[in-house]
Amino acid sequence: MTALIYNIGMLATPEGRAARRGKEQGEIRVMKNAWILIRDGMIAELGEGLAPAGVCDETVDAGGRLVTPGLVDAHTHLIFAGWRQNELGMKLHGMGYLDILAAGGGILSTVRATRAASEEELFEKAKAALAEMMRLGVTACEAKSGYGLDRETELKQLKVIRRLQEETPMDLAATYLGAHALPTEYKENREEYIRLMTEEWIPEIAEKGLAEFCDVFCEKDVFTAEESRRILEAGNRAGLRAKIHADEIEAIGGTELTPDVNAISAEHLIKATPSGIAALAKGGTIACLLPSTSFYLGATYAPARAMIEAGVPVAIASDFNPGSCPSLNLQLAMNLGCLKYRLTPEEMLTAVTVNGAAAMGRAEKIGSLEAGKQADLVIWEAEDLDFLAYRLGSNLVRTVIKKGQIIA
Ligand code: IZC
Ligand code: ZN
Repeated sequence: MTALIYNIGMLATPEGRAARRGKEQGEIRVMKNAWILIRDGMIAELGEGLAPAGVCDETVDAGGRLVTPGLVDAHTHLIFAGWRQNELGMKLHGMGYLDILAAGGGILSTVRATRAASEEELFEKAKAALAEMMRLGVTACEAKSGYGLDRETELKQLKVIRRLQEETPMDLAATYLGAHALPTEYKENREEYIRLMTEEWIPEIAEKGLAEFCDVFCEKDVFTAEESRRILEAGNRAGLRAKIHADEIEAIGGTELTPDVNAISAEHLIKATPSGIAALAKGGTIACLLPSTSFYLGATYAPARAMIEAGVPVAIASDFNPGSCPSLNLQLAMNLGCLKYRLTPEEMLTAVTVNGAAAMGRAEKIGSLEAGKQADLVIWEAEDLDFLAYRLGSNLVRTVIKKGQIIA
């Protein structure tokens, strides 16, 4: 099976099989009047000028448009039941995210809904969300559990992720986030909840191959830095690579932990301090930034420029979840990445492609348009990369190609 995409006005892609940091984050390859030859779902060759002659099973005329790698959304809470639109009014009346959680709402209300939902319901809802993400140009995403907080429901969420991997075109990476909140039934017994996660559930999930990563919500009134360390170390022992939600609302030391637990990525980092940024640089940890959440919470924006200057690779993801970011539109996050983080369009493209792929442990296979990588790409209703960063609020996707097949 061969396919040729030709008449590409501008092909823009980062290069390489690892996260790009510092100056490299803004160094992308740009080709004019380009073509891509695909064989069996993989990029065989690409170039500028005259496309190779010969018969292909399929040809796609890009019409002089922009082509980039498929977008990679490296941070989503994809699997949940219900929504939390009732919290909007509370927020408008001045209640903070952590106040709502402390009152038994927030994450805990999604936990109640997710426990009550069947695997089938969760699957159908997430499948619809993935279809929308694909129409918006996303071809790979990470998905977290964390709305069960008990053995059965967390397994149910992780099984849904596995089924989505098997039954949809999306590439998914599964993350166990049992440490998303303390479940109500362990309110007086947090030590026992941590024991169950570290001694029983993490080993079981790893053994069953249901997750690749282990994540913790390290936050004031949620899990402390020391608890996060214990949980992520248990993940490491079981073979689950560490991720950490850190410095989202308050800086309580989670980011400083990242070199010790060999974290692949740290998420949010809105309140990251110079010592946190130095820790990320030391450990080679990817800063996975979520600007749509800053927007939605009315918070400040993570110090992305300082991170790039310190040599920390920056990824940008959606944080799609029913509370702090009910948006799965990565194009919006890309706009905010330029306008609020002051990333250049080139740095922003790297953030949502190869650096996102690296945060998912997939940079060998996806995240750039190069021979030998999977043929995941987007033809945009745009003539150049600046246009993607500049337009706001429209879906600029024309065609999405996944493993050489048109999927949207
Ligand atoms: O459901 O509120 N921040 N976890 C940490 C979230 C946001 C998701 C949620
Ligand atoms: Zn999150």
